[in-house]
Amino acid sequence: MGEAVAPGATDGAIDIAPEWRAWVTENVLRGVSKNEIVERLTNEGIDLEAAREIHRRVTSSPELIGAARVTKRARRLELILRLHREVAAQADEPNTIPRLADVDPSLFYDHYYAANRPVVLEGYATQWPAMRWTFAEFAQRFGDVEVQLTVRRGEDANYNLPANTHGVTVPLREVIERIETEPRSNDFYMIAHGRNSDIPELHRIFDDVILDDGILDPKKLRGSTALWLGPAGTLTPLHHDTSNILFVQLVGRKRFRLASPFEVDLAENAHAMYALDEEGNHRIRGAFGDSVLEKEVILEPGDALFIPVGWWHHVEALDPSISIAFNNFPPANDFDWYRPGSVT
Ligand SMILES: O=C(O)CCC(=O)C(=O)O
Repeated sequence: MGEAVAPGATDGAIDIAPEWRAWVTENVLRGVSKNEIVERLTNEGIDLEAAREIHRRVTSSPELIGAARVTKRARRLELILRLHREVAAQADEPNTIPRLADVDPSLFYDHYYAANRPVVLEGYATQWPAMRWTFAEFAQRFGDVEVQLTVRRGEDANYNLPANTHGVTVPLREVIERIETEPRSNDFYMIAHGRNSDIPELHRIFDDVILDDGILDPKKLRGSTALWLGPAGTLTPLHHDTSNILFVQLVGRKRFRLASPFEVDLAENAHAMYALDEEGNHRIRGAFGDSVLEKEVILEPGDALFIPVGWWHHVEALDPSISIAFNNFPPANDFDWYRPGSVT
């Protein structure tokens, strides 16, 4: 905050640094009382009468009257968020995600998809031929395929931001060999941005999945998937997506930590779809902050996690891992407008 200057009366004018005028305006809009504002200004060395006059001028300015109308609406929306957060915290086990086996699609759509609630579909993929995948088999079948790999992630505090994803093109065999020599690392990872599942030579992986269960729509498969392959220890920082996702874990385990879109503080410093900390860096560990209601789940091979659109999630691989994320649900699933990190 800049220096407040209130030299008092020279032909009735009061001088105040623009930062302090903005501070007064912001605090009036936040509902801070006149007394508190005036006290803070006088603590900054501004004369009492000048402080009262500054407050009077700010509160009677037409700009503030217009801004107050917009703020009133924002405050009402905040109350709705608070209501949702307080009610959600009253659940029996607010930090867990329900696990359902053999889920009926209409129950899934009514109680989870349309309700924007996460759920684990336990054993969802256990009948898939993909459950037999191993890294060795992948190397044998697809070793020559050139894939996009993110590398040197350790060199960059914001390694996952779209502009920084450090992509290189390598044969898949090299990725698998590196996992053998470095089984725990966050330095290299095949992630969704690489669009590897769209590579025609990799399409045969979809011969090993079964999608005619009423949850996903096999006709919409093309362009609706992301292949994630990497060692143990990969960390996908806290972010949200702009579509609903069914995240299917095939090899190894992953730990997911999720928070609802109603946890609006996470959007405070968001950039693109990532929730950044106050220094503008990825929130990697201990990421969420004490006030945020967080849910945690470990996905075993064969499990699927429904990640509702807008939910913040942070993902850590506990083992070398292969997963496929699907967003080919039957209903329209494009919420590209949902970008709280882009609100100016
Ligand atoms: O598995 C990961 O590392 C991240 C997955 C993810 O964030 C997603 O599918 O949206």
